[in-house]
Amino acid sequence: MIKTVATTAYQDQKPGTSGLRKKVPVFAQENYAENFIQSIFDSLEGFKGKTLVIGGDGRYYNREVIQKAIKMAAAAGFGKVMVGQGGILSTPAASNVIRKYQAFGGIVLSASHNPGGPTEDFGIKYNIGNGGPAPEKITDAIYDRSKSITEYKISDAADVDLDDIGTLKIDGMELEIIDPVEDYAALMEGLFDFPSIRALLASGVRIAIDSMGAVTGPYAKEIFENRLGAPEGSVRNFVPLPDFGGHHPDPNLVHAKELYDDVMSKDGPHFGAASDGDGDRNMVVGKGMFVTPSDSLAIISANATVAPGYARGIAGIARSMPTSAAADRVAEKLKIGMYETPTGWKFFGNLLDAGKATICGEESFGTGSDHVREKDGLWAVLFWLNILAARNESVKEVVTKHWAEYGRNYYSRHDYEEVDSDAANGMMTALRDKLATLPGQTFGALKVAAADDFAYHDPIDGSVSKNQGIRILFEGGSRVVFRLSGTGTSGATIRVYVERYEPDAARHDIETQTALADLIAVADEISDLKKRSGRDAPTVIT
Ligand code: VG1
Ligand code: CO
Repeated sequence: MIKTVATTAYQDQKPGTSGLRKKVPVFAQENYAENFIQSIFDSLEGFKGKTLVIGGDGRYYNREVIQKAIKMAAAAGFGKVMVGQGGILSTPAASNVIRKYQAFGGIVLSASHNPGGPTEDFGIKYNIGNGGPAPEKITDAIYDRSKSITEYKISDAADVDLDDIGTLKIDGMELEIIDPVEDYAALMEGLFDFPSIRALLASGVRIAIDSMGAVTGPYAKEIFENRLGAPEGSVRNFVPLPDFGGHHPDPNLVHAKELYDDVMSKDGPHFGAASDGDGDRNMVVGKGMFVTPSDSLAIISANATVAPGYARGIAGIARSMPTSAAADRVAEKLKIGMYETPTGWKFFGNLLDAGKATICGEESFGTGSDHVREKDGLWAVLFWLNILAARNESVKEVVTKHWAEYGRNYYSRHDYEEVDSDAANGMMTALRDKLATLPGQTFGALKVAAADDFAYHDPIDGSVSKNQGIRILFEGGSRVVFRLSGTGTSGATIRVYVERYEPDAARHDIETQTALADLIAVADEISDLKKRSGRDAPTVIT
């Protein structure tokens, strides 16, 4: 039976860069999740009788919210819900299921790389029928609705057993519990040259894949160990845990340091990779070589045709504005389109749907393509293995040859986490006020060529997104970018992105922070970041 429940609106349900993210105790408030889910449904039209996909990264509170979402979908009039067994679907796998079964949309429960547990983070994101994150038009409508919602509808059916694959009925709606891995593994097998990768692994190239106690464990086990023949134990931390084993499931040099050290050690594996909480991010390391995500985008694009799924070539590349311009040089050489979007995967959807871009990437360890409408961690790892197998070279050889051909974009991001919000906003306002006077000014050897607050004009639907990050561009192609994170759940996180282009191959082996030292100093001088934030060093450097 369908019940209508009176509720009081919350005023803080504004989706950020990637859905609504809050601490679990916030989500556990009376009707908090229900209000947001109903606000999603109230912002959509035409879904009666259609299919909704639901899945999450297995973090704490995942199962509880999935039960609510299933019962609310039944009450809202969906014809069918597809949910991953155990409530599990990685973000790219959910995107694939939405597309493959032509669902109306999907609800992905995740706070991605943020920690999980009773006092940690949870999140809800809505994806549209193309499998990608809802565009701003929809997330704005959801937020508006959430501020005035007065009731929601829910079936009073009993909780379902999420672990039992099969089909059942809930208040007239069909519920199918599916194997979360099968469709995704089949998709990957269709895109990449599995026989060559299998031969590479059989030849003695040892890999270590770290799922960080999060959602990619079952996917990685099936793909790397079962289908590609990597020895058992190649996939680490493969059981998705509600608190990710107490780890921070963020694949970078800080949180995946153990893997990094292992690959760098003399007898360690030749190739290492890690994924984040919901499986859309990736980190790739080879012996003696950490691959920056910006370089990874460029190198995958430059070598794309080695993979059967991309053998016909790529139509274009898109990157988020703070991502380095390494991929731009590849696009130029291939004579294909290059697009610069704001941070967040939702901005790639239109370009992918229109066939303008085939491969997309963000500096934040995210790469993907038109095979789904989300970034895809394991896809990137498989792409790298496919490249290594086709070229019969190590990661280090592939990267250094790429730099020699295209030049190197030294790149680093400095994050200042949990800064006082007023201080962070004050810094951004002061920077905006300065923009007009910066061009022409010199800081040591650096002369400002241009400075602006990035605005994106979507070439497909004409929508405009303003205030997407402050860019200070120097003559010669170096730049610093400032923006505030839209995924954090306490205080503000200031991100400073620093980039320098170095065409000369004789200068390609400088330590990154050293190569960028003058720009880092100028970033602080222009923004007064240290003084305003009260911090003398970043929390995380990637
Ligand atoms: C961060 C990254 C951004 C990414 C987003 C979601 O956003 O910078 O590139 O798309 O996280 O990634 P922000 O607003 O905190 O800078 V995930 O893997 O957390 O869904
Ligand atoms: Co993620």
